[in-house]
Amino acid sequence: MIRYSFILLSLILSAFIGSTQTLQKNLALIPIPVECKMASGNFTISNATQIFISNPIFEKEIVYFQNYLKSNYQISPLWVKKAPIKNSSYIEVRFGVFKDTIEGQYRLNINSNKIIIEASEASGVFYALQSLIQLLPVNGKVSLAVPCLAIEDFPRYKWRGMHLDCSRHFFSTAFVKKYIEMMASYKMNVFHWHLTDDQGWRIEIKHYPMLTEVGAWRKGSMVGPYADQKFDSIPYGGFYTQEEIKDIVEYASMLHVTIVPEIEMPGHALAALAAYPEFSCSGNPCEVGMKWGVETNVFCPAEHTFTFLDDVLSEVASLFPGKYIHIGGDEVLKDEWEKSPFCQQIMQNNGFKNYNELQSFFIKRIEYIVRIKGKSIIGWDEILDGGLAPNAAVMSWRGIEGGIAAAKQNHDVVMTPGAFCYFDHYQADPKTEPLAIGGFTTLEKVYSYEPTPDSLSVEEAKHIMGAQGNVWTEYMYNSDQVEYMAMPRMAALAEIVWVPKEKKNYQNFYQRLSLHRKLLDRKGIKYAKSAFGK
Ligand code: TNX
Repeated sequence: MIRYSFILLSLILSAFIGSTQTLQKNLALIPIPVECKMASGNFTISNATQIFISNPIFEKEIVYFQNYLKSNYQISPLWVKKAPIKNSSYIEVRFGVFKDTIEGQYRLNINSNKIIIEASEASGVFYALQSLIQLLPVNGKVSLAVPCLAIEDFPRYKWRGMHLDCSRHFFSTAFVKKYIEMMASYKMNVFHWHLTDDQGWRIEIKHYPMLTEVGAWRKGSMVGPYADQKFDSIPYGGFYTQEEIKDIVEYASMLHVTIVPEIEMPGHALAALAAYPEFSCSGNPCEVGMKWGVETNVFCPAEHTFTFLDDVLSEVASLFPGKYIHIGGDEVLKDEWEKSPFCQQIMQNNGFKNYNELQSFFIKRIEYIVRIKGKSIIGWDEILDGGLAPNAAVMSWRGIEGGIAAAKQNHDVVMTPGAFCYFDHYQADPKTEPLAIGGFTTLEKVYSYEPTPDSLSVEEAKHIMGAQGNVWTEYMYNSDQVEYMAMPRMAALAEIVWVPKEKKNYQNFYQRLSLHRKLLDRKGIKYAKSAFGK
């Protein structure tokens, strides 16, 4: 008898555990929440659902959610300003109290008759709503059932970034917004906007109209693999007006995404120098780049160049409300500086022993210019060479060593090492993939990335602000291809920068992603099917 009851109990228990696991497996939540407890039953969202917020600071988030439901499902829950009407189902957003709140933290409780969202900041409400959105049935209409559960959630890192190169290829404002929306749906919060490079200057600067009149246009582009050295002669270009930029900044802020604009210097500056050759050391006329790669023509570290860059950065600083301006700093060839008597004079006056010190001199001047404007610089890890400027944050891309060195010097760091975070690399067998720059970074490889290096002490590790995926677009000719290269790798990185290290599990992620795919299909996102083995 006892034995029988034991077997029965085990059967009931395993059925129960089994069903809990199935439910958990079946949730297409990315990133996976820190804690998620399933319960039985559903809540149904319909036109009869009421939304009630007890704090006006969360209104924008509710407007966003309402718009989402309306445009995707033609459902419009009623927003009630006082208390919800008795006996009807409702979604309530409350001001929540947490121990040691982390920016973005939230609690989401779904019961059969009410959904309660708690957060102490608007970003937390936004993320709770993103989780709720991911729980909605992909093809629902009229009424949307979401499973009952209790989520406690907060991010691991504060910099959950994606980059997009709009210089090598130019993308419409509509696409830039779509990209930001895609990021935000995975709770990513920094958009690194690469706006200038050798092949095109893409931001209107009122003081220097030639930057876009001349610098935004090239006579042709490279065609096919770099090794072929073939070019077309189709004029190519475009730029964002300041009005368009303001609109994008506002849009991003609604989605709790901060934009970090990048203005490249002293290298990767050919487009600017095509417009204003007087800011190079030779002063020789040049053309906007047609070829990918690295150019010898760079900004000269002269007073009039710093005045020019100061003016440019003033306009940039007033357009972008975030703390950081990215000033590039990567891949600076020193050929022109070495030839320049002016540069040799500066070297001599300052007792510099090598040209890295001259590069550091350049970045330090810019750091000061930017600091005076109330902002901070961030730069690629070459800014460590020759001595790091005070207050500069470092983006570690040539591996993780730059990030480690910067953190050890008490500087903040964003990790974006090529081997894991470069989404311009191939993601599957190059034989079956569209032409890419090279490399091989599969979805699983991205997922395996651990942003905090083991070699840092607990104190040093606090400087690791997070990680970022980079999308360089030399070989991405249109926005469909950007989506293909960015997705689903962006989703993998989003999980890495959100969930606690011990919660990472690729198999589990892959299962969720396989379900989540239906939502990508519905949204018409051109993700790489090869990531799913087909
Ligand atoms: C290196 S990453 C660059 C870019 C290229 C990229 C291609 C970095 C700071 N500089 O200019 O587009 O490689 O992968």
